[in-house]
Amino acid sequence: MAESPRTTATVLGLGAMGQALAAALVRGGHQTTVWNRSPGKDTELVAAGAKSATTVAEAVAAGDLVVACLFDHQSVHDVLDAVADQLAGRSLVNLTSTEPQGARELAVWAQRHGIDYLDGGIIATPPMIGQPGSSILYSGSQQIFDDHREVWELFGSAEYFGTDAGSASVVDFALLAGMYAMFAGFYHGAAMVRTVGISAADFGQRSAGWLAAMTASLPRAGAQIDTGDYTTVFQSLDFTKAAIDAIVSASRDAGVDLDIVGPLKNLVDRQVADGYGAQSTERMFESLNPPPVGKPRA
Ligand code: FVH
Repeated sequence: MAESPRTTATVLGLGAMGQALAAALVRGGHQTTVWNRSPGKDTELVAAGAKSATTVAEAVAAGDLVVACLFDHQSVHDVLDAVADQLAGRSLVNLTSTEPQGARELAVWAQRHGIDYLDGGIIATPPMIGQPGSSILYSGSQQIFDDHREVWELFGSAEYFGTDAGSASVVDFALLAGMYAMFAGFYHGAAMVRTVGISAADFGQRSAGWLAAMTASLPRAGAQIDTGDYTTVFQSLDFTKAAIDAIVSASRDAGVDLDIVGPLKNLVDRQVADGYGAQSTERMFESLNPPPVGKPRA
């Protein structure tokens, strides 16, 4: 049986993530050229079979698929602006964490230079790349996404969110918002239990199982939010208000600042004050003044 054609790939940026992506490409049998601003980060990759380029131009010339994994939006321009003409006709996938507007700006920039552009948001840490649980969200050029599915699968599960280059980034940052808010809640709890002599490590053990069990209800909660009907009650806002008021009071007694739980109280109080206390707690979503489906609020 004939072997499927291999992509010639270039990876620009060999931080922890860029190295993991390049290593996955090499393992997958793709001819891979790497470049990094500072020297010395390519040693293991070269030993594994990658080629090292000394300039961005040399690296871009070597790959049909150019993967950028740099620090931020500005660093992508710092690296790519000088080789824009050379990138024309090539496929560029930017896996640098970039805000939605940054991704859209790069897509316009790429189009101006005749470059096909796909943006991606990585939902994984470097050691997870190529392992179960690694997920990468893509949006922008459907052509690039379809043409290189075999490459994306080397990195993790791949999902495409449409031609708006900013869409994947919106989903990426939404997932990160949930993660950071959950960790902040954990930090708050760790500060509370410290006052009764429980270490943060001990509290981490207890919280891991508890929070994992609670997250199982998220699909059900999301489905209720989508209906906009909160009359089927899983836990009433009145009940949640009593719980959060008690948490606020216990936190004050413990001498823990209210920066984390104070805003939660505001969200629930607003719904109760509007007369929705008997409805389901998922109604707190409405306190965020959510924008209409399919577009940001003007
Ligand atoms: N590491 C992670 O867990 C997260 C997971 C989710 C996605 N992020 C994003 O991935 C991008 C790269 O992350 P990283 O972990 O590789 O980051 P660093 O190890 O800090 O490497 C940064 C590379 O960027 C190069 N660089 C920075 N500024 C410039 C510039 N102006 N011109 C050229 N290159 C630049 C830097 O080069 P050097 O310092 O070694 O010379 C590194 O190669 C990132 O967007 C995460 O948010 C990772």
